Amino acid sequence: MAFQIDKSLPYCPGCGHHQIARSTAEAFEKLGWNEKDVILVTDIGCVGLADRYFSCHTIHGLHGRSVPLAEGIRFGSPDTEKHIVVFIGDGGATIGLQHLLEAARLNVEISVVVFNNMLYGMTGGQSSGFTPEDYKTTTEPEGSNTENYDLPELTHDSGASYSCRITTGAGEDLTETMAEAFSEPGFSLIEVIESCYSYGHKYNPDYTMEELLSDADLETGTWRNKDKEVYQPEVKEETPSLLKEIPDLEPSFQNSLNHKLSVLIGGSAGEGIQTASGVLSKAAILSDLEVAKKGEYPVTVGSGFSTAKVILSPENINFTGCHSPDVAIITSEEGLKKNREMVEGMTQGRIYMDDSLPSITPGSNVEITGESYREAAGGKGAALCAITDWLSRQHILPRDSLKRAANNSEHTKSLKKSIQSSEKLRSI
Ligand SMILES: Cc1ncc(C[n+]2csc(CCOP(=O)(O)OP(=O)(O)O)c2C)c(N)n1
Ligand code: SF4
Ligand SMILES: [Mg+2]
Repeated sequence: MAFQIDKSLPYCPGCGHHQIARSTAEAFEKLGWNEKDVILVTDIGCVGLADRYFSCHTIHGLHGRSVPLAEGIRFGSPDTEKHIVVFIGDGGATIGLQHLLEAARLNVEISVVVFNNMLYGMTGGQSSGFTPEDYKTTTEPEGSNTENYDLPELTHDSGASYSCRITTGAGEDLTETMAEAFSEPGFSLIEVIESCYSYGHKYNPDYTMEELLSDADLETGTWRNKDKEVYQPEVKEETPSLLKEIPDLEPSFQNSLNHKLSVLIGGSAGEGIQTASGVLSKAAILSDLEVAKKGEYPVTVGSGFSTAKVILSPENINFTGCHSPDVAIITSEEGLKKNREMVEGMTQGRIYMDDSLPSITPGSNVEITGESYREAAGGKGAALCAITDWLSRQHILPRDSLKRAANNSEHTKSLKKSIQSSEKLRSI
């Protein structure tokens, strides 16, 4: 199974990140892992640019916080068939050091690969807690005058099953070491000493890997805490799952969709955009389709824009991203302002927008329908009215599936009114 989709990683020529990312992919392949069973959690920095090049599940965390993110994923999926691997830089490891030590102390079943180029690469080569004494950086051009952390020593002392240090130097088998570390039960740390070509090499051109290790007082090797128990989070059996409160949706309608379709719904916060896209999603499930839904709105939930992206498909949806929608529904100026670039970038498909909005210029193959959605259903009902209008014109789902989807909601009455209001459109 090829884990790296694209061989051309985005790093500067000569950057050590190339070799570490490639070796990780090779180690996954060597272990015979399935890409659907691997979750790669990346931290901020040049290191974090790797995730879009991997074909497994990937998630990008905040700087220094990728380890607790990975732990959360592990606690949510105690199934050890799922392999959780973190990519973090030395900068992220400095910022999130306590997170690393806690995961090591508990011995949580995750693997952490530290790309240690001894400086903050992405922001221009500043010193991190891993910069060795005398190593020159942007912020310490005459050489660092403080000692560096020894991370494998710290994680080993904290209780990790497995901690190792390796370099990208000649003669090291990164793939083999990673495969060994990844298959170790419990917490495994792989610190890879490497060089940032653009800053580390620039300021320290004559430094060899051997000199570096000696100046930093670091040894390569593997340190194990044998027989250390793997952390098992306590699950309170008597607490019922919140998912149980949600009634199952049994498909009882038919659909006419034979391909994946992505729908963008853009409007104003507080005008029922998320509710309307939820009704659409439920109606699609009731009509035997697979659905993915994502919402985006500001923290001030009552002002600004609100956008939802819904994917409908007769097949499994493995990729939930949407770069350009097939259908865009825009019901307010805030929704248009937020999504204008994406909507005007459409080269095909359909746009349904309120006829009070300023005109837009998408590709010439895009069909634009302007209707009085706000006048027919009011601001709060406009999105669901427009969704109903689109579905009725395209005959993708029956209107009754929308009505059924609106049941069991505290807003059932107004939702059904909005669905009904689409009938008024042609007479306005
Ligand atoms: C909490 C926080 N502080 C600072 C930044 C700015 N920042 C972005 S990338 C980066 C450097 C990353 O260095 P490192 O983690 O070593 O990764 P590298 O770029 O070397 O691969 C910094 C400081 C940030 N994103 N978040
Ligand atoms: S700036 Fe440094 S760490 Fe970032 S890609 Fe370039 S060489 Fe690699
Ligand atoms: Mg770094």
